[in-house]
Amino acid sequence: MGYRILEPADVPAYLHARGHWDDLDDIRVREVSDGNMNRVFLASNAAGTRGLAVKQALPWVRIAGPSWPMSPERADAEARAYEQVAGVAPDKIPAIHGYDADNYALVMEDMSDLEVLRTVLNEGAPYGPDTSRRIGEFVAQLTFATSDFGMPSAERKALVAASVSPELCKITEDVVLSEPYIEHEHNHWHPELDDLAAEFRADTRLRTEVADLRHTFMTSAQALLHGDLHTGSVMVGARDGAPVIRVFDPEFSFVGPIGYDIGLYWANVLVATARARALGTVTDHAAQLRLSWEGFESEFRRLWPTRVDTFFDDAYLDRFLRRVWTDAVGFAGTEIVRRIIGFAHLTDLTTLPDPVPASRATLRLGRQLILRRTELHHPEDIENLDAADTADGIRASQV
Ligand code: SR1
Ligand code: MG
Repeated sequence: MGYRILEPADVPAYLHARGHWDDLDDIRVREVSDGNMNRVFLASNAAGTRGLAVKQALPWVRIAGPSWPMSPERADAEARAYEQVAGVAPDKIPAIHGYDADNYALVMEDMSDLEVLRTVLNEGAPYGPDTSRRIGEFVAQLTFATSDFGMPSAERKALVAASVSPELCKITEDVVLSEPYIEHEHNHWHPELDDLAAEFRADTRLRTEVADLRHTFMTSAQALLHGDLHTGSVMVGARDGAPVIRVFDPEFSFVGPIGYDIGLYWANVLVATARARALGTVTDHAAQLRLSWEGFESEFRRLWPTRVDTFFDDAYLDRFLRRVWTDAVGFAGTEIVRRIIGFAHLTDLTTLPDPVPASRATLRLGRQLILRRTELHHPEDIENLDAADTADGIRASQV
């Protein structure tokens, strides 16, 4: 069977034919596509007691349309990543009911009772006590298991080969790790950021540090990553009175530097903090970077005694984790910068009544994270930098 792009009206018969839904008369479908890349449909019965999600990769970038072609094979990477996570952190991803490789479609858990973390934060609600720690744990569980610590060497080589994802990696290498620092048609920004955008393009020291991070992204095959771990890739909520978290959308998954996943999350935390400051709705924002790192580090250290290769000793673990930390700080900086003067901006900032002061302060912070990543050793160091950049930003906007 060939690849067929599904429309909402096709979904009932599709689910029925693939054995996911018996009663064709009791199925309604709505499209809830929200991300940049794919289409998502939600199917439910009339009583609202049953639901399934269908996610299909299009042969282009959804928000750009056919003018930006993109192989739908990215859905294979997503299905592979879910398979890996299901083995180590099944409670932190949606249940996958089936993958249809012919149509690049995943049938998965209906998460419409949960909310996207970015939406929760944009509405002024707190993260809650567990969210960031569990995201850190998620990264540790996935990356330990798929690193040379968690997997025998030959099996790892096979995973590295199977997870090569040139097109999606190229998107990141371009939109995150180079375009914002050169002239590029994808870049755009608020006119009151013209001076900073020009400064960033002219800053040769910044460019060299971004080149270093870009090369790390291209060559450091430490573990299987989620690959796009922003706050729009996390659903949160409660079921039966217990907190629930689901990390989803791992289509950018590949074997890369662990700090990329952590850094992406941190960037989004820092941008959410900037929004909350601008609106006077700061709640538990300041703790999140530390909580996610603690969740990651403590889980990675907990798993360490189970490593398959004990030539890697405890002193090496300390060194390895320091490297992950430093990479994470730098990648956080690059994600901040691209979300403000590159491609695919964040609603955290774009929906502010005046996005300029928060954007300026956050851009400056992003630059510092890139340039000074080897001097920043603890979450407090980043908090202090953030506070200093915010104060500078406020002073500058008052001049
Ligand atoms: C062309 S895609 C732009 C962005 O959307 C995805 O969510 C990734 O973050 C990518 O960089
Ligand atoms: Mg996504």
